[in-house]
Amino acid sequence: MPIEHTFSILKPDATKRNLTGAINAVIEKAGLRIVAQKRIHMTLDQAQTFYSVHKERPFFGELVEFMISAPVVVQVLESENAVLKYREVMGATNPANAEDGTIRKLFALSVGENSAHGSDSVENAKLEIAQFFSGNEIVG
Ligand code: 3AN
Repeated sequence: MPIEHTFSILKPDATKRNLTGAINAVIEKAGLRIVAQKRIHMTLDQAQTFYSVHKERPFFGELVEFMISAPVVVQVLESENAVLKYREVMGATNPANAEDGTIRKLFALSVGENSAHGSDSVENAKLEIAQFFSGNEIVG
């Protein structure tokens, strides 16, 4: 199986509740390696660019406001099949539908404040990683 990189964000609801270490423990236990990580406070422009695929959705404004409401932790995760694996580790978008043991089941507050983002394809992972990291910040 191919070694992949995926892009992760630990969202404001997680940083505000001091949960970044607890979420990283779930990530590492699942066999994903955190090969880059930094804590940032997203600008409005960064958040709007990052979520531009959702700009026509009714929740876009709320989503962007939430993402800039407190710091986030942006990460690059590495493993075989990292994109799919991390989607499984995060669980369903709505925590009410997430499987036991997933990040969103364990920690998310709601469909909006759902603790983690993970890329939905290898192609999007590359674009998302490039928005926040330069190559020499990723150390496997
Ligand atoms: P996922 O993050 O599981 O890939 P998407 O891509 O459908 O889910 O949605 C992106 C983000 O938009 C979600 N993580 C969530 O924070 C937010 N979101 C999605 N659906 C809603 C909704 N109905 N109300 C508020 N926020 C939403």
